[in-house]
Amino acid sequence: MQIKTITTKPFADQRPGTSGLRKKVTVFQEPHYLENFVQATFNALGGVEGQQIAVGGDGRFHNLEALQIIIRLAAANGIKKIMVGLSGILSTPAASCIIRKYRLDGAFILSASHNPGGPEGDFGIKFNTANGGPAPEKITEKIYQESLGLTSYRTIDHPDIELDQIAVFTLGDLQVEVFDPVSDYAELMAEIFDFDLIGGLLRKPDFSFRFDAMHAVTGPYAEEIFVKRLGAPADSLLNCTPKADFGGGHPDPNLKYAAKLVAVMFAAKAPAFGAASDGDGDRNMILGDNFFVNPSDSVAIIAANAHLIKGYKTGLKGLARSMPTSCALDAVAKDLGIDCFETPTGWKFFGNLLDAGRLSICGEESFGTSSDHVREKDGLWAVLCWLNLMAAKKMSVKDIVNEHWQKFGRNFYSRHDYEEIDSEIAHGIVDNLRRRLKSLQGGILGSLKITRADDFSYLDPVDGALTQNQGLRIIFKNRSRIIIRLSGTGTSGATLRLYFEKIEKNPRKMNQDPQTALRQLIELAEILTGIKKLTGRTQPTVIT
Ligand code: G16
Repeated sequence: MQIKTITTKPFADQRPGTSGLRKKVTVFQEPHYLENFVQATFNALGGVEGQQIAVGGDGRFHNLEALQIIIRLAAANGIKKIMVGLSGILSTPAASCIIRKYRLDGAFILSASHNPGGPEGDFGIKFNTANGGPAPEKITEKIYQESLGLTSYRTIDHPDIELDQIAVFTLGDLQVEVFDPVSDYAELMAEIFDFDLIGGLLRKPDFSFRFDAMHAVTGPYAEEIFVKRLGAPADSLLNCTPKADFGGGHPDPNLKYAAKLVAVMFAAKAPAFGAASDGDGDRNMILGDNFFVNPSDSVAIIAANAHLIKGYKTGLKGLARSMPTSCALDAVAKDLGIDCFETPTGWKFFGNLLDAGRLSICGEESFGTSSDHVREKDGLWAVLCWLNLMAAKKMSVKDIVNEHWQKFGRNFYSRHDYEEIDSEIAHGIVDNLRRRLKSLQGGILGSLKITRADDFSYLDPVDGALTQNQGLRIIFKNRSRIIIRLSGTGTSGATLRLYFEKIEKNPRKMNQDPQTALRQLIELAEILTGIKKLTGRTQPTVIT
């Protein structure tokens, strides 16, 4: 096997964002673009000779081409073994499971998550390390620095490997194992959950549920777990065939993009439970009969009821949420007498706490929830948690949520996204507010007293790493919050995210519509930022 050294020029735009490198497919199709990033990763790791890694993706357009490129670079860089998901498909939580189970050195995950696919859509790549989690900032920054100085990469000449059946190939010293990741993942779920209990609920003739895989990666996993292992009727599953363009849809499980599922769940005779997952299977949306569970509430409710789930019966070590996620989880931690950590947006920030055994369950407002069973968020895990709670408590989704609010109060919560706005305008809005933070501190806005106005920074309690500029926070005396930050996952223009939270303890006011309950904060945010005026938008692109 002859190793070729290819001369290349650095690309200036390969700094990973919130979750890896995400760009338009057309950018990844540029000659040397992906090769450069993969070689920069290998270099940043100090070389990968003799290592074992996994690779797979969410099946989106360009997945297969990218996989073959990575296999060739792996061979030329001395990797000993590469495990490739069957047909190139590997969900993000399954990748994390595989790394940990087979003690691999890491994995490349090819996905742009919930972003649209197809030739005009998005593509992405991220590297997960030996703990199973996304590479921390110190590594992603090193990859970026390597990419800036890269002048060559190593590859081999070899025809494409057949990925559609389970097999083992050798390319020189490299062993390529095409494997089925579904069974490993399903076995992990069976260790955590009581499948008899959940299966009993799913097989009840008067119970019905829908899971929408949105033509993305979770289809095969859902068929194995819900239908084959738990005995649910096959028609409980929607859109379970992975497609390169996600069937023309936007694989983002929220009220806007999972519209078909939402229509079923908000119909007159709706199923008792509905859920959806995203492109790479790490996000989840939970719905009841005519009821939406806010992701911030979802993680709090799972944590509060975790003693009812087999894998967490012995108790929780700690909880964590990203800063913009509502403080509903903090109230649960207080009740349980355990820590609740507040981290920047990005699952990578939970990694150290999980590895140090200080954290059992964590979640984000961006439809991500998981636990220490892997080092990624895990959509199907969250769905199984909810089914487990429904079966154990013999209650509907709505009643479980209401019970929680009655005990802890309701954290009214909403996120307003302004997508694809002019980058200069977006940065201008954030910079302008950042400059005024000091003068806002201690002042009055509308009728509310501001107790804190700052730019969130995080000191990792495990390794002491400091991460700054993670979002502007306006916190009021009544603990309401307005948060504004720029997304780190978009691929065109800039996306501004506004987050609103208000705590309501009066049981009679808990069933308001969140947009009504939060109206004052929404109006104050416009006064503070002038987003509508400056962007010409009359309303957010997405409200969740
Ligand atoms: C990624 C990260 C999440 C983050 C989300 C949104 O999720 O893993 O931690 O909350 O992006 O980030 P942003 O607000 O910067 O766009 P995913 O599902 O896209 O990989």
